[in-house]
Amino acid sequence: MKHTSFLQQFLLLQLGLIAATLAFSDDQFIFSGFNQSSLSLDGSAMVTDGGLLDLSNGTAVLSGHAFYPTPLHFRKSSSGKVQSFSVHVVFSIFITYPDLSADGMAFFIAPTKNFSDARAAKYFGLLNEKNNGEANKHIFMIELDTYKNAELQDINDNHIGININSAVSLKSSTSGFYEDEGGAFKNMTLNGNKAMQLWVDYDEGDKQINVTLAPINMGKPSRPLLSATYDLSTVLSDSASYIGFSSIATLINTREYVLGWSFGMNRPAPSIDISKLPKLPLVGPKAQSKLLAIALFTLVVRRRRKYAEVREDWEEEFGPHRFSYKDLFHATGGFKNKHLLGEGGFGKVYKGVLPLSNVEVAVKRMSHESRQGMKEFVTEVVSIGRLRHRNLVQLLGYCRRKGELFLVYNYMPNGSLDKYLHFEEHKVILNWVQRFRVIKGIATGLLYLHEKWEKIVIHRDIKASNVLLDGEMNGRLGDFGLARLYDHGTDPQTTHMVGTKGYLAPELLRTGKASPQTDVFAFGMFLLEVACGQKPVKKNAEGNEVFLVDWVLEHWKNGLVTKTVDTRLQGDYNVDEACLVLKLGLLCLHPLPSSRPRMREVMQYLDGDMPLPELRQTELSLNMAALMKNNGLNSSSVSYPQLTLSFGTVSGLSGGR
Ligand SMILES: Nc1ncnc2c1ncn2[C@@H]1O[C@H](COP(=O)(O)OP(=O)(O)O)[C@@H](O)[C@H]1O
Ligand SMILES: *[C@@H]1O[C@H](CO)[C@@H](O)[C@H](O)[C@H]1NC(C)=O
Ligand SMILES: *[C@@H]1O[C@H](CO)[C@@H](O)[C@H](O)[C@H]1NC(C)=O
Ligand SMILES: *[C@@H]1O[C@H](CO)[C@@H](O)[C@H](O)[C@H]1NC(C)=O
Ligand SMILES: *[C@@H]1O[C@H](CO)[C@@H](O)[C@H](O)[C@H]1NC(C)=O
Ligand SMILES: *[C@@H]1O[C@H](CO)[C@@H](O)[C@H](O)[C@H]1NC(C)=O
Ligand SMILES: *[C@@H]1O[C@H](CO)[C@@H](O)[C@H](O)[C@H]1NC(C)=O
Ligand SMILES: CC(=O)N[C@H]1CO[C@H](CO)[C@@H](O)[C@@H]1O
Ligand SMILES: [Mg+2]
Repeated sequence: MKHTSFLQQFLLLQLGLIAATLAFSDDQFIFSGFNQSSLSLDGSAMVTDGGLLDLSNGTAVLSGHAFYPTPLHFRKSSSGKVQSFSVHVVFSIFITYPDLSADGMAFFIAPTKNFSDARAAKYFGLLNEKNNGEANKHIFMIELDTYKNAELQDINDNHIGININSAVSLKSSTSGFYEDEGGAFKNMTLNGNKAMQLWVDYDEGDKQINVTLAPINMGKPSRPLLSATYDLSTVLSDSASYIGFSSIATLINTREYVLGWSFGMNRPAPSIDISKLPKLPLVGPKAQSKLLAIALFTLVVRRRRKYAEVREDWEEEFGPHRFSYKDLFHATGGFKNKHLLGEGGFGKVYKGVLPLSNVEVAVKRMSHESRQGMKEFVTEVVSIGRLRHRNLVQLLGYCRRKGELFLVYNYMPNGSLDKYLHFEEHKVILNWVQRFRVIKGIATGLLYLHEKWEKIVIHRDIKASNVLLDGEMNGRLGDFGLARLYDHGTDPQTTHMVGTKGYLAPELLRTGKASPQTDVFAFGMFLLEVACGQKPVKKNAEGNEVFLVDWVLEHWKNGLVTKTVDTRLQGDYNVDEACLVLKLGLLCLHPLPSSRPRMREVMQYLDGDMPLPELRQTELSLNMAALMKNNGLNSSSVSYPQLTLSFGTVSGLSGGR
């Protein structure tokens, strides 16, 4: 009997708890933990067993949304003004490898629950590069941003922003709060696995938006972190709006939790009782050693199996960037030929669809015999995974097996540019407008690699087959830094080339040292290739090698440069743009590296912001001669036999004229 009453008491207690946890009415609600909540969830969002709203999941590049299930009437009538409201949120962000890109999360008000057209990365899973900034989105958002995205004018990698219809903030500030006493500003680190509080208040009368942040153990500071005057009646849709949270989950171990959430319309948000909130999961040394034990266990069990992989101690820190061989195996239907996208100097590329996330990927399978240089390479690969740009193919991660390395990239539905330029059976010909757009895109991507990131990244293998086309036919550079694997010189006898024949600058052949200027040289060759629709080196009827650059130079000298433009365009192109591209190509192919433009200048020429300098043929030829003399450059000094062809390209520039 005693037993029963205990049980009854326990049940009563539980019921009471639930009642305290959830309280709803039309114009206010409070969640202290999300057990039994009826939030609408999509993508990576879920409620954990412990009652936390987990927005990120951390397994794939997916965004997740959580909405209050019913839309709220921010206007009393459809023509009325947006009323005052107030929001209180307790959240926590934990990104194990902040360096490896993670953009944080957002609180938002929007007219829809359907964000299927949004981009997971960068636009907080709410917008995409096309509709970003469009007034008809009717989105009000507070971003909690842990990544500095220069394109979005982010101030740093730890800030809060007020955003209207855009991923670019109207106003933003470093995360922190102003002390009530003395008013000093105290920094707070968003990515710290610490629960913290956020308040968003809007006043109908003075149209003021206040955003306030504070650590968990504090009351609301009286001075807001951010304050903006903006009439939300001009932003929110006339009908009811949904409110909720969104996040960007990356492959990297990211956690974005909401512990509690309350809302009030025309009244303060009910205050959240911190003591009732669910607990954050354990992280740090203890959890990591547990994870390590699990990892070791799985490693031992798996080793002998079909899906055996190679893992070494130094890789531990890249854990989240690693794919399991099993997943890649299943994604590509067992690396069947049916899934083969193409084959290049580095190996075969397969199309795949990742299990769980359904993300389409391209998996590059490369063989590597030596372990030497692998550590540097993987480190570099992971660091390159941080690079994000609309003109780069995003690298998602890697996997290693005995003698094999796998690199996982975003899949580009329209394939590589070479197919459109050189394959007869490929019926689709790119028109001039598309070509010029791709050229500008690739120039932008390369400029980003050279100058816009914290380190100079040298691509080393620019060519048409490394220019991929996304669903909107934007040009994106792929395979950046890959040649580095062989550059780190595992095996001098290697038959792999550093770079590709026809695109190699003379000084690269001489010294073997890649630089931004050797990339510019290859970019010059790419320009000619796109404008002429021809490969850099071809065999003529007699079986002799013919160099595109010689041919273009010849026509240019005779004032007939437009004769070299791809005949398949049937004369349908912009003559000024075509001449600009061809001349700029020759300028980039200048034998002296110091005479080639930098990508910054290339961009200005392409944008028409700067006139192209006059190209003097004597200068080209004379300098080439000087270069040959000064450096004792001759074909026997070229270390790779395959490269002599490319050397031929260059000597052809000055030869016999
Ligand atoms: N991310 C990708 N999406 C779609 N296709 C790709 C992707 N990466 C590579 N490919 C295809 O696979 C082919 C082989 O690529 P790769 O091994 O890099 O050799 P190469 O660049 O020398 O052609 C490419 O020509 C391209 O058509
Ligand atoms: C991520 O989501 C998938 C599918 O919803 C689920 O199976 C998996 O357990 C989740 N992972 C974590 C770490 O929560
Ligand atoms: C979401 O919107 C897209 C168009 O952006 C549409 O194709 C799709 O059917 C919508 N999904 C739902 C569930 O309404
Ligand atoms: C607060 O952040 C700013 C900007 O990131 C930094 O310059 C300053 O040193 C930080 N202060 C503290 C106390 O961490
Ligand atoms: C915003 O903050 C200012 C300054 O503390 C305060 O005067 C104002 O009432 C606040 N407005 C709202 C809507 O909270
Ligand atoms: C949520 O439910 C789980 C069991 O399903 C329980 O362990 C946890 O304590 C609950 N959390 C809260 C905040 O009630
Ligand atoms: C060519 O290069 C080799 C090796 O560097 C050198 O021994 C030889 O003298 C060079 N020949 C000429 C003609 O410069
Ligand atoms: C020219 C071409 O192939 N365009 C395609 C690019 O990819 C999109 C989306 O997959 C297709 O709709 C286009 O037809
Ligand atoms: Mg490639």
